[in-house]
Amino acid sequence: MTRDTNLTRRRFTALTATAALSTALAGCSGSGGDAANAAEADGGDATTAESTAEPTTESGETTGADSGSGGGSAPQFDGWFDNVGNYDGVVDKTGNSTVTVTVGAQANGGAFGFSPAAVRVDSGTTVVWEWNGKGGSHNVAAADGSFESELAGSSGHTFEHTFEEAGTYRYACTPHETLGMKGAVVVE
Ligand SMILES: [Cu+2]
Repeated sequence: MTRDTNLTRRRFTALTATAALSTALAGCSGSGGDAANAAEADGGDATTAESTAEPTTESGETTGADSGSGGGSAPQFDGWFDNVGNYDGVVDKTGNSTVTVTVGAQANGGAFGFSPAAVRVDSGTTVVWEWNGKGGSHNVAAADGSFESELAGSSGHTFEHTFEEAGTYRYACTPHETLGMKGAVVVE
């Protein structure tokens, strides 16, 4: 009885691990046959295979999302936009001293978006966030704490920040961050 139970558990665990691994690899690329075979053929390397498979899957998603902008200079958002429904690459707004981003754009299951979600600007550019009055109260809060607006809900409300230093600045609306209300400013 005990032996049977243990055996069943072991087989179940093994099957689950194999299934999970296969799923991860399948989602990674269409030509992952070699990697899958290698991992399954040698059970002793299962741990190694998993630890390499997971990062590969994540970086694959990031690369796919950013591949539209091309080249090696695409900014790394480290998954920041993974759950942002209206992220559509980095919109080039260089050459403008002032750039406007709408707060409360239709996205992420309601009026929970910044639009454009990601913009590229020159250093010294002032970004003006303009509320459209939809989706309740929003704010603009930098992930690194370098800027943060008040919570506001009325149409026409604005908040601005001037970006003096090159870098990638991620921000979110605190109440709706988990819904995907996030953005970024890439400063050149
Ligand atoms: Cu919000």
